[in-house]
Amino acid sequence: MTLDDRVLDLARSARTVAVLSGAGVSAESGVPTFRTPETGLWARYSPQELATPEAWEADPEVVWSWYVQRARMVRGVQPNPGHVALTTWAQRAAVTISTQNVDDLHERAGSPVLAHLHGSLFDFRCEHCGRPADQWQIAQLRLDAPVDPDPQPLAPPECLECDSRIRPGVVWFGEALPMDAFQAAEEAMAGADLVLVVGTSGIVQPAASLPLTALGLGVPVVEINPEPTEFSAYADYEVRLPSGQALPRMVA
Ligand code: BJW
Repeated sequence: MTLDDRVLDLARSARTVAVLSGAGVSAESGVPTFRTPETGLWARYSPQELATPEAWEADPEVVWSWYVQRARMVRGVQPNPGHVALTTWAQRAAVTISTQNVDDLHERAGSPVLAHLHGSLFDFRCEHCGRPADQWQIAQLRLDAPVDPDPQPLAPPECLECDSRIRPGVVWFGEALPMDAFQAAEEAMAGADLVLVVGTSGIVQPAASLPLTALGLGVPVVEINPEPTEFSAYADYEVRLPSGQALPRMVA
């Protein structure tokens, strides 16, 4: 199915819309997804060597450098029509966005994000006491600079409170998701009259299970993704289009 009348009717009549977004919603901005064959980050880099607490312990300078470059890359791109459509949608319905994405493209399109389930590339904090990095420490990272295609390992700065390392503010494999964000997302799904699952492979738990709450309550769930996913079998409706095409049509 591409985008049929039943989905358009749901989109027009919904008063409360809960969105679960994943990397695909930012793909049309030029942010790589994780699992797309050949171009996904995990096709080119090892998640075990970069996105786990063990990797951070083993080689913090390599991990830190990789995340600084990722933050620079995101700074250099713009929200796409899918992000913008969700902002427009909020003019006629209560829209909540729970995202697995660590970018800030929903916010830069003008949408507040209810839950950053996997943290943020821009929330650097102390690994020990949790104190956020100071602004001058962030300024030294030169996040507005172009991406370095061959970055050197880079020592993370030290916390001004306790001298421990500043770490990326993302959720690595094996780490717990922020409880308040997860609960807020769960409540938003349960209280919605339409749930959109946009641009996620539905592989990574526990975020992937969030729409099941809505399904159990009889809330209609629409998947927007050009490819079938782990979640497709559960979705009430599947829209096989890129989100940058589907969402503007749903809000028109
Ligand atoms: C388009 C498009 C377009 C393309 N338009 N669409 C139960 C069973 C099995 C395993 C587990 C389980 N519970 C937990 C686990 C382990 C693990 C897990 O799920 N592993 C799986 C790989 C099997 N989960 C965890 O470790 C989580 N922690 C946890 O459970 O802790 C328990 C605990 C409790 C208490 C104490 C301690 C621990 C943490 C998961 C953290 C995930 N982190 C990452 C990296 C973040 C940092 C970084 O960016 O570097 O988050 S991994 C990566 O995957 C990232 C993403 O947010 C996440 C999801 O990816 P997403 O968004 O779905 O992207 P893709 O690439 O997979 O899919 C993109 C989709 O877009 C595709 O479908 C395309 O078709 C589509 N697309 N273009 C629309 N234009």
